[in-house]
Amino acid sequence: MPDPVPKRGRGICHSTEVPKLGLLQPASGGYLADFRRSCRDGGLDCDTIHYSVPKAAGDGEIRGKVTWYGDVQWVIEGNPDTAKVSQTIDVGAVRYAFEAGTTAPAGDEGGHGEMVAFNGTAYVRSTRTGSAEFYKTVYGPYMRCEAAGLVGPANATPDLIATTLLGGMTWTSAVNDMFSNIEKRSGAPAAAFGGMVTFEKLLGTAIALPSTQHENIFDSKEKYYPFAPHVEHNVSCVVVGFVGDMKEVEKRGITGLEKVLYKGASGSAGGGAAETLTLHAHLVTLRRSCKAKTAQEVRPQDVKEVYHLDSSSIVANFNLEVWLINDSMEEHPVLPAESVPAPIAHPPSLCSCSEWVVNALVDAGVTHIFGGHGGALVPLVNAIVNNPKVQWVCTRNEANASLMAAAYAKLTGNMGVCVATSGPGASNLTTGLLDALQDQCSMIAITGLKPRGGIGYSEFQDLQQSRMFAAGGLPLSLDVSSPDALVPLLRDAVAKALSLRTVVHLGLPVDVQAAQSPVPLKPFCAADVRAEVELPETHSFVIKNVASELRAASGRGSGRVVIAVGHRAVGAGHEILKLAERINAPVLTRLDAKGCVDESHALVFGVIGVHGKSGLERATKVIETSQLIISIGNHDDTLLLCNRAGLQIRPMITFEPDAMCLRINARYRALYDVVGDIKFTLRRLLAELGPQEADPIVNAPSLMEGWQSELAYSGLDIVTPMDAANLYLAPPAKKAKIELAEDAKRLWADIHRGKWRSSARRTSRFECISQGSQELSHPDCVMKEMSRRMEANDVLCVDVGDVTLWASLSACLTKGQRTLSSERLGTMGYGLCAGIVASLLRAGPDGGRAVVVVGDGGVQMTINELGTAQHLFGSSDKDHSLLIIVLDNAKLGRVAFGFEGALGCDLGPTPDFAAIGKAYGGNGVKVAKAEELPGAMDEAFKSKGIFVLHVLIDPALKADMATFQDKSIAMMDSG
Ligand SMILES: Cc1ncc(C[n+]2csc(CCOP(=O)(O)OP(=O)(O)O)c2C)c(N)n1
Repeated sequence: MPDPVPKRGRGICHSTEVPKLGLLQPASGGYLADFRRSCRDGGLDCDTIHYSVPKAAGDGEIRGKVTWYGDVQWVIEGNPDTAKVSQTIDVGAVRYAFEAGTTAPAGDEGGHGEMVAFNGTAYVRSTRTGSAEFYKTVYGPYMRCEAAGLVGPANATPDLIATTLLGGMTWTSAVNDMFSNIEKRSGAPAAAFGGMVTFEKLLGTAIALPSTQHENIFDSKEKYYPFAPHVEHNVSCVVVGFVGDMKEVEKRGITGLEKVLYKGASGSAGGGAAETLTLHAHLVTLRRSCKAKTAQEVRPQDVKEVYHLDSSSIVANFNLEVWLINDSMEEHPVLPAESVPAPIAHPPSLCSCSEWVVNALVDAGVTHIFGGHGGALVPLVNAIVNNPKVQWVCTRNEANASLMAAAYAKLTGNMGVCVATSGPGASNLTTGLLDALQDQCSMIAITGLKPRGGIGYSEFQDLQQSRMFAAGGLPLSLDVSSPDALVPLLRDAVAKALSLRTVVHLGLPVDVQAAQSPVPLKPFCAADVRAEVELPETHSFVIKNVASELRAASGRGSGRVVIAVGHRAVGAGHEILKLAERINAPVLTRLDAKGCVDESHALVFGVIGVHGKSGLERATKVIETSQLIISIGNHDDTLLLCNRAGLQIRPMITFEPDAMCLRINARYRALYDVVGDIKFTLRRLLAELGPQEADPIVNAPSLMEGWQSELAYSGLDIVTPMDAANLYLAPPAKKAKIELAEDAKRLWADIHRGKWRSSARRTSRFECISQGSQELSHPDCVMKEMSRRMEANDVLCVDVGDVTLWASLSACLTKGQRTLSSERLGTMGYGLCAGIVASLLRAGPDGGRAVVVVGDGGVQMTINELGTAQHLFGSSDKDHSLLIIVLDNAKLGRVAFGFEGALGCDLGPTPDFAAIGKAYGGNGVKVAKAEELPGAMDEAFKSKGIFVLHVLIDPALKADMATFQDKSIAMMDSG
C-alpha cells in the first residue's frame, strides 16, 4: 500500500535552534501506527520531526548546485553505446552520487549495478546476471557512467541538514515528511539528499538486467527485481537519493528527472504516492566496526554492500544533507572521457604484532580493554594505551578485570576483552572467564607468556596457561608460536568468541608481542563476524504456525501459556508486553533481563531463577501449572521445562536472535524455534495474530496438546515438581487427570478473563512480611526508595547473596532499565565490577548512573576497584556516576540463612564503607537509622562520581522467599 501523502508541515526557518516541524501523515496501521502508539504510550510527542537547520552562508545565500550527469535517456531506451559506457566521472568532484545503469569495473561493458558514490569513492554492486561481480562491491575513485544522478559539487554547501530525533517510521514516511517541509519553504519540486541513516530495519534490493536484453528496464518489475531482498536490522548506511513532486518538476521543464524518479515508484517497492511524490534512493551498508559519524568520515573498508533502498525500510535515525532541485539543477555539459586509471595503491603501514592485535580488536568493535599489568605484557599494554580508539582499564586485580570484561560483554552485546601477565596474572583471570562462559557472553582473554626461548623451563611465572583454561571449559585456548601464526589464530579466536557467544584465550609470548607484524595494518577479517552470522528472519510459515498455535491457546480461553524472558531479549520489552496482553500470558524474567519489561504491569510476575530456584511461590506455581513456555532470549531453559529428574515435561516455543543461541537449547525440544531480531520477529507475530476478538473457538487438538499427550507419563498437569519426578520414575499406565490447585485455577481463570487489565499499576508485586528491626532500614524499603529514583538509562548491578533476593523481588524497574548480574556462576564481587563498567559506558550528559546492590561480604571482594574507578573518572571529561548501596548485615547472610547449621559466617565488625568511599576520593553516607534513609538516598542520587550508601540492616532478617507475600491473586481480585 502506498503511504498517503503527508500533511504539509509548517515552514522551516534558518536558525541553529531545533524547531518542531512537520506533521507525519496519518496512518491507519502498520509500523508507523505502531510507532506512534508506542511513542504516545511513552509520553513522547510523535507527531513532529525535529530539524536542525544550519545557518546560511554570511550573505544569506544558499550555496551549491545539484548537477545531473550522464544520459538518462540511454537507460530508458536500452540503447547501449560503448562510447558512453566508457565515459568516466571523477567521483572526487561530487559530494554524493547514485544511479543504476553504472558499470564497473573496466571491462564489464554490459553490466548494470547499484551505485553509490561519496567521499571520493564509487561503490558498485554489479547486478548483471551471471556476472562474476554479481553481489560484489567494487570500489574506486572513478565511476564509469551511462546515466548517473549526481548530487552537488564536492564542496557544495547543503541547503540544510535534516535530523530526526525520533525513530521508527518508514523510510518513505520520514522522507515524505522532510520533503513536504522543504517544499513548503521553497516551493521546490524536488530535493536531493545524501548522508547517514540508521535503519531499524533495512530492506535492500538489487536491480538486474541481463546484458543481452536491452529493453526498457522500467517496463517490467519482474525482470527488474529478480533477487530476494536483503533484510538487516540496526544497520548504519550512507544513503543517496532524490525525492520529487513529478507534476511540478514537469511544469518547470526540468528534463530527464522523471526518468529516474520514475512515476509511482517510491523506492523499489512502489510504495510511494503515485503522481505526487516519488522517491529513489541507493545506499551502502556500513560494517559494525565503522565509527564514522558522517559520510565524509567513511573509509572504503567500512563499506559492506550496495543496495537499492526499499521504501518500506524502517528508519531509526537520519542525518541527511538536503539540496533543493529548483532552478539550481543543471545538466553536466561534457563528461570527462579519459579511461579508468589504476586504483590508488595504499602504502603499507608496518606495525608491531601488539599494534596489529589492538587494531584488530578495535575493528571488531571493542572500546575498552580490562586487565592487570606485568613484565610479560608491556608491548601489548603499550599498544592499548597508544591506541586512541580504545580505553585501557588497569584494574587492581586481574580477577576483577575478567569480571568487568564479562559485564561489558553482557551490557554491550559486543566482545569483552581482558589481558593479564603470565603466571598469577593469567590464573587470576579464570573466574570472570567462566562467568562469561556460563552466561554465553563473547569474550577473549589475551595473556602474556615468557619469551619463546624460555617457555616450559623458565623458573619465574611460567604456567601452562592453555591447559589451565582448557580445563575450565574454554573451547579455544592456544599459545601463539610466532608472529606469522598471530593473524590466523586471532582471526579464529575472535570469530569463535563472537559467533558462538563463548570465551576464548590466546597466550602471546612477550617477544611475539614486540615483534614486527608480518602484515601491515588492515581491516580485520573477523571484524564483521557477528553481522555475517545474523541469519535472515524466520520464514513466514513458521510465524503463521506459531500464531495459529497461540490463537488456538487463547481462543479456547484455557491455554496456560507463560512467557519467560532472558537477557538476549533486552530491547524488545514493549513487544513482549504486547504479546502477553494479546494472549493473556504472564511474563517472568531472568534477573539479568529484569527491567526489560515494565515490572509494574499486572502480567509481569517477577524474576525466575534466583540462585537456581524458580522464585517466589507464585512464579513457581505459574511455571508448574503452565502448558506451554514461550522462551524469549533465555540462555538456559532447564528451570522452565524440566522436572527434578531433568526430563523435559513442558513444550516450548523459542525466540532467539540468531541460530547460535539454539546451540544450548538443542538439549530440549521446541515446537518451533523462531530465529531473527527478537523485536521484529515479535512484531511480525503480533501482526499475524491480529486482534484478539478474531480468535476462533477451536475444538481440534493443537500441536501443543499433541505434545502433552506424548509427554503424559511425565506429568504435565501436575502440581509439584516432586510429583513430576515420581511420575517420571514410575510412569502411569494412562494419563492421570490431575486437578489444578484451587488458587492456581483461580489465578489462571482471572488471567484468561483479562482481569489484569483493570488492576492498578503497582510499585511492587511483592509485599515483604518479615518486619525485622523497626530501628534499622529494611532492605525492602531500600530497594523501593532506590527504584523510585532510577532513570531509564541507569543500570542496576546486582551482587550475589541475600542481596540478590532483595534486589530481584523488591526492586521494581518500570522504565526499561538494564540489570547486570552474574546469572549462572553467581560470583560474589561481580556487582561492583559491573557497576564500574556501566558507569564508564553510560557516562555523559544524557547518560545513566550505575547502581550497585551488594552485601558487606560481596563488596569486600572487589572494593579495591574503587581505585580503578576514581583513576578513570579523574582523567575523563565526562560525568560518571557510580552509586554503591551496601546492605550491611555483618555476615555472609545467604550462607548463614540458606544452609542449616552453617557456621563461620560472621564478618563483623564491618568497616565504615562510606569512609572507604571517601578515602578513594568519592563520597558516602552511613545510614544507621531507618528514618535517615530517604534523605540519604536523595543525596546519593544527586551525586556524581563514586558514592557509597552504607545501610545497616537487621542481621537477623532473612531474605527468604517465604517471607514475601505475592500480591498477584489480590491484584486480580481487586481488579
Ligand atoms: C566468589 C564467591 N565465593 C563464595 C560464594 C558463596 N556465597 C554465596 S552468597 C554468599 C554470602 C554473601 O554475603 P554478603 O555479600 O554479605 O551478602 P548477604 O548474603 O549477606 O546479603 C557466599 C559466601 C559465591 N557465590 N561467590
